[in-house]
Amino acid sequence: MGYSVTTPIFYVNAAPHLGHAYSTIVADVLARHHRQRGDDVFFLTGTDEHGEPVANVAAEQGVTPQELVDRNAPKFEAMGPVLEASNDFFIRTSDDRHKAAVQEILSRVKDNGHVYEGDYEGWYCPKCADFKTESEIGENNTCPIHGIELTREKERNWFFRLSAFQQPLEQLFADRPDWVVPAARRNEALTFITGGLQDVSLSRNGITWGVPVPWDLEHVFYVWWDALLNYVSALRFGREGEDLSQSHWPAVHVIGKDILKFHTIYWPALLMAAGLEVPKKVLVGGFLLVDGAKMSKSKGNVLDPFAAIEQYGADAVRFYLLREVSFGQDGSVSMEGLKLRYETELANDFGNLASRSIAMVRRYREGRLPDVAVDPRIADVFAGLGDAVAAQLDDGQISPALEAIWERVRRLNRYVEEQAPWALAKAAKDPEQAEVAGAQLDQVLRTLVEGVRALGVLLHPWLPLSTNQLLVALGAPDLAWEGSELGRGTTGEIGELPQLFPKDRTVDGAAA
Ligand code: ME8
Repeated sequence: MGYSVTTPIFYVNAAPHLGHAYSTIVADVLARHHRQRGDDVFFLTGTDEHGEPVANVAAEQGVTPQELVDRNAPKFEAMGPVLEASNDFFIRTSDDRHKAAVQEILSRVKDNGHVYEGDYEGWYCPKCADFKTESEIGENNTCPIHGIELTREKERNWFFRLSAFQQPLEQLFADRPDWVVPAARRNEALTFITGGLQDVSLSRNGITWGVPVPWDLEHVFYVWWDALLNYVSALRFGREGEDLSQSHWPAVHVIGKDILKFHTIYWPALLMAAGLEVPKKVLVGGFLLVDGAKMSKSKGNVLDPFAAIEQYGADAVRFYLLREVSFGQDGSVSMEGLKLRYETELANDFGNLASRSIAMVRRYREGRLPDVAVDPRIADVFAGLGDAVAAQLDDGQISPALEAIWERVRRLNRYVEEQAPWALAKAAKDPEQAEVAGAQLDQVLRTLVEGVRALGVLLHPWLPLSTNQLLVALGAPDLAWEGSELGRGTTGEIGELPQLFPKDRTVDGAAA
């Protein structure tokens, strides 16, 4: 089955920070999980290269917009591999193939009667590239997101008849109550719609950095339409020799809460106007905060993903962000917080459980995992977990899914303490107890190794590198989601496991 997931495409007027990385990691968890389920996944990310924000920064720096985007886009493209993001394509909206698709689709929207010429007058935030409605204007005509003064814009534009889609959008929200997640964001979008939709600019006049309007070459398309259309244009050329437009649309979009209106109102309306299906789901994340304020380039409080990963590794940063910040809410992040989760949850709870389990098989059974049944009490603890996690991820319940898995990490740690395999090993040396204690030890070891293996499968979307290492050591590298059930793994020889989350990384300044 085709499955598509996207991140926002990033403005290239700044360097990537952990706030950008967050959406990419969430989308990557979904992409990896769906590959484990056997779906034919297309995971898309990229850069939003047109529009005034980029043109303004280029002008400030004394370079052409093209020079600026060519210099900055690679920094965003490089973030993917560093995060272990498994995106299948990286789109740049300055790509001629994207521009051709934008022109074709928006011409179709015009042919379908949804476009007209008119005069725009109103307030505009150049940083959001957004024409603000009355309800979106902060005190003294400022942008509530950027805090800067809005500019008064007056121009002859081409308009998109958004108002005509008020009823169809209300219908969409009524028919599919969970198409925007979490519910608070859905309600926010719905309130905006029921408050009354006004038509919006389709083009900008007097700006040259953008996709030309084919029927009026004095204009370029308003950057948000150009940007949103990346999600469908990339399907035409993102996989060599194939057109994924049929098999991989609609997609699941992962976005931040500041771009809710564009993705849950403008975008479905435009798709309807073009005769295309609306997105499958929009998953809306909150903001990453540093000392209580939004992490952003303009505030100068950004955490650098490259530095954090160099010290702790990609798995740790992925895990930390998704565990620390409940998806859908704002959450504070810091290097101290990363260190703490690394030590407590990754090194102690998970890493230690894996290495202890394997070490005991090596110590007590010469590295051969006994071929006995797993302890039914622990099999029960894992029963149905794979399906439950899959359903949670499908519903956009990203944080509860990880918590459900982590509950089992904690349960297995308790199991080790309860069963005390070291005491069983000692008892097995006593001829009188050897048979019973030996059999019990076999079961405990097999249960632990099976549990750890199943956790490796389940945690793979969050911790791709360490789970691969673990599963290879266990001689069970298969990532298929069915493997999340206990008892699926092989027995016999198991290998050595290097420390998954070495403690020396937490020393300040230590490199990976
Ligand atoms: O908005 N915490 O691009 P962008 C969480 N080009 N998310 C954050 C964040 C933070 N501190 N800072 C930024 C754009 N983001 C458009 C998108 S899509 C067709 C066009 C998120 O580079 C932000 O919420 O300004 C947004 O979802 C994404 O980074 C890209 O922001």
